[in-house]
Amino acid sequence: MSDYDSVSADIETEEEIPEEHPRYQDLLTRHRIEAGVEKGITHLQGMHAEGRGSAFDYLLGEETIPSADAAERAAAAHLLLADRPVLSINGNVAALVPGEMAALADAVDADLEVNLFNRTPDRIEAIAEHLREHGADDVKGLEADARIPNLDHERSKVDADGIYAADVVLVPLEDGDRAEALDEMGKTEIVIDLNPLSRSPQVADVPVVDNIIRAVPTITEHARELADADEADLRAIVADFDRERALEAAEERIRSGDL
Ligand code: PTJ
Repeated sequence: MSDYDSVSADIETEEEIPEEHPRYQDLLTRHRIEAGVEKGITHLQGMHAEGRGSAFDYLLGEETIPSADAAERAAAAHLLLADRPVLSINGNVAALVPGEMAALADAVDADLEVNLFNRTPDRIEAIAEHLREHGADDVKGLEADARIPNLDHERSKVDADGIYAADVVLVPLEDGDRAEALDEMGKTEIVIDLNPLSRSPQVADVPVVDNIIRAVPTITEHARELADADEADLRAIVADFDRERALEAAEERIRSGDL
């Protein structure tokens, strides 16, 4: 057993995780999900979701592959072109990248909206508060005064002036039928999911197959770099992006990656 194998599950802060550990990113995300569960923002099932993601990330080599970077650039262009962009937040997203989501919302002038599969008033409030502590100005999802048609679970509850009215929605970390229902509403969807075979990336206009802890800062970086770009240039980036090719490239890397 190497020294690295002995990183304890009892660590209290993420600073205790050695950055040079070969599985640093995995230990960090695991720790953030655990802390999220303890804080009442992440559902216990979030740890299972994280485990699924972590297996795919291992096979991807825990890096942003070129097709994911192209997707992240297309995502930034879509968000900058949007009239009403909304970034959807669940318990895993809130635990993993709260400040990074607030920074992206700021860079592209988007709203943040809490939308949960395991919805309770306490979790909604706790997540909204957690996002505010990490720099978010305004958090939607508390009104829940509209419904996504053709969806019969808690994820259908949205704000009328948030996801319901949005033209572009960022949907991270959920393998589900909400992406299909939002697609049927005619929205442009950007999905972040490490599993290219999940239902959500399969229906997304822009499937980003990357770990959310790398994907969100990279989208923000692209958005800042493109902030002064002409509309024609942004539209060209969107038109050049090939969703099928991005999904195939990710699956190819996962199936044949050199570990
Ligand atoms: O907070 P709630 O109540 O809304 O519940 C959220 C969870 C995540 C529990 C719920 O949405 C769920 O069960 O999700 P799934 O069906 O497990 O889907 C999560 C997807 O995200 C899977 O396809 C994972 O591969 C992927 N995933 C997990 N962690 C990451 C990830 N993708 C990118 N980055 C990650 N860190």
